[in-house]
Amino acid sequence: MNDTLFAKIIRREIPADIVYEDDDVLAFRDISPQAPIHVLFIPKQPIATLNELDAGTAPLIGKLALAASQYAKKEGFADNGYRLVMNCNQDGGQSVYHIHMHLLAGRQMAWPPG
Ligand code: DGP
Repeated sequence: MNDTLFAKIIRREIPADIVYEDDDVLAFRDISPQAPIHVLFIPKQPIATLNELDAGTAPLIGKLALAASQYAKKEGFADNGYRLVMNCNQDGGQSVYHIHMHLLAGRQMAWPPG
């Protein structure tokens, strides 16, 4: 069973600062923000890594991106810009094995990333 911290947040078993929810997506502030705005967009369906994505679940990634871009517009920083990041496995820097999209904003992002 892929029971992670994020599954517990979805079930409201541990607290989180939730900023958006719909039938498929939950978004909440990252506990360790790397930018003035740092929100995690996760599918409610538990998928451990991007490597487990298939044709049936791939549309969830679009839903995460859509929810993130709509949040950016609603909060007024879409025109200034933001970064969406998904980390996969050890070399990608993934630490929670329930896929998630980081929305980072509120400062100039560096490229290439560290
Ligand atoms: P990643 O390294 O890509 O797997 O990102 C996982 C993120 O999850 C990391 O930036 C910190 C965040 N995080 C870990 N545990 C919790 C938690 O219990 N609550 C919240 N809000 N964020 C968490």
